[in-house]
Amino acid sequence: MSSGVLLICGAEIARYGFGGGHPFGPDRHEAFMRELHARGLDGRVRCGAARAATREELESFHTAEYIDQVRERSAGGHAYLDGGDTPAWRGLFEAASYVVGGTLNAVDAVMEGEVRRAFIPIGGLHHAARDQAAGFCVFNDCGVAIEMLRRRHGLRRIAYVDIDAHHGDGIFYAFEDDPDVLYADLHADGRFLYPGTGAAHETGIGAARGTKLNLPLPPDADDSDFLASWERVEAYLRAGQPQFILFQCGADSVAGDPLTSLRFSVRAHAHAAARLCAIADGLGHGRVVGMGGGGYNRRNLAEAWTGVVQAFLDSE
Ligand code: TV7
Ligand code: ZN
Repeated sequence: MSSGVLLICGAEIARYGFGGGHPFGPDRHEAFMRELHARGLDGRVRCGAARAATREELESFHTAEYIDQVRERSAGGHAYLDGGDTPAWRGLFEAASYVVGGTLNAVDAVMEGEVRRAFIPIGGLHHAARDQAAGFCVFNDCGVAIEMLRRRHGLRRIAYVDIDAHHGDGIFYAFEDDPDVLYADLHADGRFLYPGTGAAHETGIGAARGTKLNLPLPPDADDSDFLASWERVEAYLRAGQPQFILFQCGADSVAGDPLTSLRFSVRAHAHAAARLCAIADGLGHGRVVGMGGGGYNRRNLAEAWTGVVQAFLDSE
């Protein structure tokens, strides 16, 4: 079996973000890379650049009309893509396409056996719907990755695990009726935080009824709350036996984030990463791709995500 950890990084994905005091600023990539270097981990991972996702790849998840709308609004500048969270700017279409292509590069490298784990810091844009931008997310790289894992790589059962403070509504509702997309999401209770969804009773619909795991937490939940819920995620994954694990490890669930009040320590993120690797190895394939997601306190995102990369390296 292959070894090594692939890191998708570089100017192409660093550009994704919003200026003018927006929490998702374009400085987040650098904050992570500096910490990776300070810990001497940059020399231990293989680095790869992102590529722009093709129109066909974007259309595996998004509608053609929505993709056109993003292109038009980015070219025109100024307008928001949603109700005020996701401003359009010249170049946004391209930057958002690179994020998707970066996650696809990560997934492809794992599927081709070049590495068992890969991480992309600017990725995990889990709020974008098939036909709509939302909450800082233009194109849903996780959603495109799930679709391409099936169409291009022929996988059937794929797990999506999300510990960002916000509910991953863009993924949840896109695959709500699909029993082959395992979904486990720890997040702050929607009564207290955007986007307001992800109640425990939301377990899927139609053929997927009863198959999804939404685990809302009290708005000030700490590591002990995290660990109690995390046990359920592990049991869920072991029973579901996915062929691939996508991990959205948003650092906005760490104490001190300006947008949320969850109080995990960065150890939660490292623990989750280590356990997911162990589960994937136990299933015989070892396939795990981590995506940074949210995280607006730069110190926190740097520590949480380097902890995830360290856990990936330690699992080798
Ligand atoms: C994955 N919280 C994304 C998380 C998306 C959260 C929200 C902001 C925010 C937006 C700004 C801004 C902000 C300081 C914080 C109901 C509203 C309130 C727009 C101002 N500063 C992820 C989305 C969330 C935009 N949205 O999961 C421009 O905070 O609560 C809301 C919605 C309506 C729109 N207004 C905010 O972590 C990557 N937005 C500064 C400038
Ligand atoms: Zn978030």
